[in-house]
Amino acid sequence: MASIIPDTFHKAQSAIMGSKDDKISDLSQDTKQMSEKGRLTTDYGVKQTTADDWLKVVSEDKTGPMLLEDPFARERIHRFDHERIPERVVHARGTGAFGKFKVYESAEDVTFAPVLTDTSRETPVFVRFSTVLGSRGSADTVRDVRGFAVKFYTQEGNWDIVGNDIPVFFIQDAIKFPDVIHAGKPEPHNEVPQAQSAHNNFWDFQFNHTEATHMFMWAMSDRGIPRSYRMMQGFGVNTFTLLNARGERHFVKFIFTPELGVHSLVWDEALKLAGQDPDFHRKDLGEAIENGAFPKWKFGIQVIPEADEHKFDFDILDATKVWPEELVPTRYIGELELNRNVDEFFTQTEQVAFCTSHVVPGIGFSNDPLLQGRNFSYFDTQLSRLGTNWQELPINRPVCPVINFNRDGAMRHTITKGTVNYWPNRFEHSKPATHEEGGYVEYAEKVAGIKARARSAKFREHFSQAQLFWNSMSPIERNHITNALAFELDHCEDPVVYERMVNRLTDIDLGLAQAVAEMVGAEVPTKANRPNHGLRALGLSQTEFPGATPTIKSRRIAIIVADGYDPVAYAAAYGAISAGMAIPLVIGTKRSKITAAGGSSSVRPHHHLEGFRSTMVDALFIPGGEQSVNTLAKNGRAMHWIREAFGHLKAIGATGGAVELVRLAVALPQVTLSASGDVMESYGVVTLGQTKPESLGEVVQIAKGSKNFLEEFFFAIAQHRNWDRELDGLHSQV
Ligand code: HDE
Repeated sequence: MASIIPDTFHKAQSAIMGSKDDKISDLSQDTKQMSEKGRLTTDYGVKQTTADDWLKVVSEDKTGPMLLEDPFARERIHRFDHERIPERVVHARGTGAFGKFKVYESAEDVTFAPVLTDTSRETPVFVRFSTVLGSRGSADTVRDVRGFAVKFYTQEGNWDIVGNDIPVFFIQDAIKFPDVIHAGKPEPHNEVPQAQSAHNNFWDFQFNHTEATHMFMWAMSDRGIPRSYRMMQGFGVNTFTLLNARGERHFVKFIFTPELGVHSLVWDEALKLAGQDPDFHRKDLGEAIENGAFPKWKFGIQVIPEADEHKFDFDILDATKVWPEELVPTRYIGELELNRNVDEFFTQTEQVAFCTSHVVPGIGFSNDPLLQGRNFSYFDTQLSRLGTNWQELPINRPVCPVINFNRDGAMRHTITKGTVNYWPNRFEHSKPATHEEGGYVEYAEKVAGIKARARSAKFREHFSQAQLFWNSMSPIERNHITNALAFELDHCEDPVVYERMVNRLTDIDLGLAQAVAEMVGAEVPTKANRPNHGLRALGLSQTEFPGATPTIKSRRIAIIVADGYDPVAYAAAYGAISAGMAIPLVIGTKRSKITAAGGSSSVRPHHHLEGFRSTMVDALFIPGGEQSVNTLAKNGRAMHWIREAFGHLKAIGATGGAVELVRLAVALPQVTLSASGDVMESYGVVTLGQTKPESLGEVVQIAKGSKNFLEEFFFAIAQHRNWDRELDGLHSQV
């Protein structure tokens, strides 16, 4: 077949290509730097002598009435009064960062889009992560689906993948979106609960709307409580299409898989963090980028040739279904990296506007009924959130030229020179592009049918992949799903809701339904609504994405000290943690100076034990030092730190006298601790005891030694959590 995309297309594109950080230099035109040289002015540029006193009539020593004539004061109050814009109707809570995208293996067999074929290109991106249900000020670590929205500023225009960390959705047809969101958001009579799916209405809807079954299983899995935005996958969810130069069309799904592996919090930790550090994920992303530990994802595509559309026992346009890896393997072709924090939250993260309808030549839509509705919604919602001309906002404008006759409207700020604003015109200004010049190519799809409110028969099957998901989980993951369902249904007061939901679970797995029923006080079912087909699929369990090389990079490691701590163990650990690009956080009994044993050195801790919590770190290290250990042993909060970290399955390292401290805190005979100078690892607790009073020389081996304490400890941290503790039920005994 002859190419529909002539070579000149690519030439035309490279001619307009700029430098790789185009978006950042584009934004700099609108960026102001505050400095001590600048003087306070009004919005109209007049310098002001005070920001403190309204103009008044004052008599002697008394303060008199304020004058409405004061334009400076009025401007300040008026500007303040209008600072808020509506928050996003969903995904209101989020955070974003800049980065770059690079394709390392051309996908030219399936698309002519240079962003996916040109391996010499770096495309600037902005990514926003979010939760779905909570308001803008809600907590980061709640159980919810996470948004993963990517704006590629390509040379052919903006391309947005507005994805989630879960590959399927609750509904098949966009018309149901208001219902599923109303059911999940706070209830209408009292606006309770905030950012939670654990309530009557959410579960009432899940029961009544059976196509949600697959998705709620994902939301109840550990994917619903990620450890970090940097440790979750991103999925475009909807089925898009790719068009190649030969004019052939393929169906496609887009996937991002994190370099660091897919990892989650444990539920108790997520709950506590919601109160202890509601900005946990926001800070985590900013901190990693700040420290140069740039998060990275492999970018993959799953591709189905048009001719194979109907070869599957599910409809490939149904967003409640995954394309199992065994049938459609993911082909990883590129890399996404985030490497720059925003300069200002509102003008960048809050004002960024994503639209599924924003695609570039070579990428198109399918008849996925969810996607088609989304293509309307995103464009529309930006009007009530940002107003018309939102595309002109610095964060939203493309890096390539925008040339058209869209004009005027509130807050228009582009000034276009020229005497005509219509096409056709006598000057041929803003002439439509040919395909050779890079004009968007619409795929000539043959469509015939009757108008009807209907879906294909395969859309009516709602349980098979929910079973597939459940069957593909590891025992730990199943345990977590069971507990999550038990938690959620415990928050549903209406017996109709939890009784019926337990019944629904028998459509997935009888054992699951029985375990949940027992916990929530529902009638325990004795038979399944349908048999479990027993099939499993790859890539559903998050344990299958452990991360390429175990690493401590970007993990927060607390070093707990009191006066009299062992300075050599401390320094060795601190140095090695920093060298590994992890974050050492010194936690003291106080934040003022803490002096090491011998008095030769001291440290000012980053936080004190009351001010910070174990939930905010990935691992603990406690150096010995007799006085320090004795102080910590008498400090309930210190003991709680160790117990809680153990309960949350985190790696714990201790040397010298601190081994005894861990023994006291954990108090479980199953956990074997080192009693001598040998390094021991047991249930992710790594210890190096000592037979004789601590000698500095001996502990220096921590840094240099052969069976290296730090190596063992870091390996335990890199495993993310010690699941053996949970399998053996130890975590709940501390
Ligand atoms: Fe969205 N969604 N959505 N959604 N969505 C919005 O657009 C909508 C869906 C997703 O960081 C809104 O700009 C409909 C699936 C993300 O700014 C709104 C339907 C997926 C974000 C909207 C869906 C998503 C949004 C609200 C069903 C995963 C945050 C604010 C047909 C693939 C983007 C906004 C950001 C935001 C509508 C379903 C992901 C109202 C109608 C499926 C990540 O337009």
